[in-house]
Amino acid sequence: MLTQSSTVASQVDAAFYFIVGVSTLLLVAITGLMSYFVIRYNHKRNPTPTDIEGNTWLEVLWTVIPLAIVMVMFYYGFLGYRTMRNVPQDAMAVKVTAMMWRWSFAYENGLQTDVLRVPLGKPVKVLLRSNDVIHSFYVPAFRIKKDVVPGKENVAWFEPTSLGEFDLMCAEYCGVDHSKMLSKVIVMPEAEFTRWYKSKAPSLAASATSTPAAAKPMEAEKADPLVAEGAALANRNGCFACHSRDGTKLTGPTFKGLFGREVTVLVGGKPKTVVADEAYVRKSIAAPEAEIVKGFQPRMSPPKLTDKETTALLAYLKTLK
Ligand code: HEC
Ligand SMILES: [Cu+2]
Repeated sequence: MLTQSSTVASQVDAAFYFIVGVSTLLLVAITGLMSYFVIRYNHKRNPTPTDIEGNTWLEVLWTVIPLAIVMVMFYYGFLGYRTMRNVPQDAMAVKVTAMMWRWSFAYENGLQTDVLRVPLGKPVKVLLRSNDVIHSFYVPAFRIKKDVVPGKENVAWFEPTSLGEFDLMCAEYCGVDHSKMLSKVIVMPEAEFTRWYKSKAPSLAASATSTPAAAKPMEAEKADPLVAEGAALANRNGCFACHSRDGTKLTGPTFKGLFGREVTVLVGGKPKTVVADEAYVRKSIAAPEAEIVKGFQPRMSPPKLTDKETTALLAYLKTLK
């Protein structure tokens, strides 16, 4: 049996095991009877077939019994469904944003992270929004799955019952890197959670343990607040979902050694070689579709950034040598 790590998990499992149990019994009984009839009434053993007319009692029975079984299935399913729909009044709200291809979590105090940290034994309500296409918020250990639909806010809730890290993933195919839309729910003891929550850890530090793409803050970020701001902006805007910092080619070119690199871009389909300087990078961010880096698809949509924010981003990108 899989570990059940939320209060609703046992209800979901009860419905599931009941259905699997009934299905298994029926499979065995029907296959058994069928085999018996094939042997018992084959042509050798039973040369003259009997003509059987209707049997009212049998027909009533095989209508009423399955109906009763299905109603019990419905009852178990409904119990779990009712629990899932009734969000407790005192649930802590976390805004969850799904985007191609990562998750972002925003707490009531303004904290923003890319792993979901929650206290043990407290109800948590997730307000699910999508920035682009349909995703699905799925935490198997909690038996929670809810579609995240653009233009609509969906709500789910859970109360974790065990400490630890649990997989959180997207369960709705949403494009090439759908399988990388992996994150974690980290269930912490309440006191520890409260300490973390109050410390208002900047999003970078909080995310350092999560996705491989989000690396630890580098020396330069500690020294220069502008660089640190740029790094946080890049993280918050999801740049690292498509751009690595270690030279790996993802959906987009790596940020490593971007400044000063010779880049071949296609302008209206014609190749042109440029050296990545401040003007080029600024333009690449503001209008990604104007010049497409050769060998890449025009997958980037321009982020909403102020001039100042772009300057901070550039300061950060310059440190990635
Ligand atoms: C959905 C994936 C995706 C996201 C998210 C994304 N980019 Fe891109 N980016 C690309 C792709 C693909 C290219 C190459 C094609 C092109 O030039 O448009 C690119 C190109 C670039 C370039 C030019 C790189 C070069 O080597 O010439 C820069 C700079 C850039 N992106 C910055 C950013 C920043 C900053 C962010 C976050 C605000 C960001 N990108 C978010 C996919 C993405
Ligand atoms: Cu998705």
